[in-house]
Amino acid sequence: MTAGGMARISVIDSHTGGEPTRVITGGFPALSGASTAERRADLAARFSRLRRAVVDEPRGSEAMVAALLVPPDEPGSLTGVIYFDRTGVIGMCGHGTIGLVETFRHLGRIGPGDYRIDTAVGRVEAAAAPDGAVTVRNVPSRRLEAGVSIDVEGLGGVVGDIAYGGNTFFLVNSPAVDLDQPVEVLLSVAKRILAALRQAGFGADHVELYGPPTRPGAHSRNFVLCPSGTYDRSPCGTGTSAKLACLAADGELAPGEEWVQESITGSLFTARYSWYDEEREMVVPFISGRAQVVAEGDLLFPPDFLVT
Ligand code: PYC
Repeated sequence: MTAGGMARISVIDSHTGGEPTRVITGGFPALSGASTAERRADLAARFSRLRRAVVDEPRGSEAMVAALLVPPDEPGSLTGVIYFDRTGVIGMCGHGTIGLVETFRHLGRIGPGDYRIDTAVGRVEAAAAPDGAVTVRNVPSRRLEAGVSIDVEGLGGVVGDIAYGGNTFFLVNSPAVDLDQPVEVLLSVAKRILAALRQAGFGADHVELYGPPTRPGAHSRNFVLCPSGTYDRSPCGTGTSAKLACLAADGELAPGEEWVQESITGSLFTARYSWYDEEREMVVPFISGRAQVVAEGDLLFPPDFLVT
């Protein structure tokens, strides 16, 4: 508690390719459950006001993703982590895992090396390189449905693939949508696509529009609508994983071949995959990027925010 009777939650903020991550290092109420998945369910059920207050204005921003540290599921893991944004808990978060590793490095808790991290949707691994790059070995990813056609208000027929990369994405090639339009227009288009998808009974929680890159060396540029209602400033680690799964299923990218994904802001992730189960077209994605710590401090809340 502060002298003024406010409760404190300690955080370290970073950004990965422009997308913010807020690692919660202390002060958050204890969650019940014996695993990261169970604790995530408790967080989702009991703390909606506090979750939103941690990430959204006035203490954060619409793009902020929080990484709440919880005990690991397995001995030997660096930590457990639950990701959430201003609207709810999310499964895995690629940019967030890169930010988390950079935050641990900033705190002096790790050096270069390989680390296991338990997320609510499974264990991931992170390799922290001496030069500051972080490579995340994501959860097994795969295309769930190819060539899904939906009718979108103001756009007509839109065709895309549904794929899982730790979160579930509807990936649309951008000839249907010009990626050079202002982000406000892309947001409106992506939201209409998501609404049409839900209306048609499909379960994706993110929309990923992709098209030709603008940066030398990149293979593709994307615009990713997140469940928070804003867009990912980074190339989206789980979205890039979903993209790799589609490329692998279509035979357009070989295992180990490099894929450079550009975001709508111009930031880059370098990616590759190995097969997890070739017959079922499941891949293990590897996503590399860099994060920078930008702030550390305490957020202050009226004490009743911490009570459910
Ligand atoms: O990098 O996986 C990601 C991500 C998900 C939501 C925002 N970023």
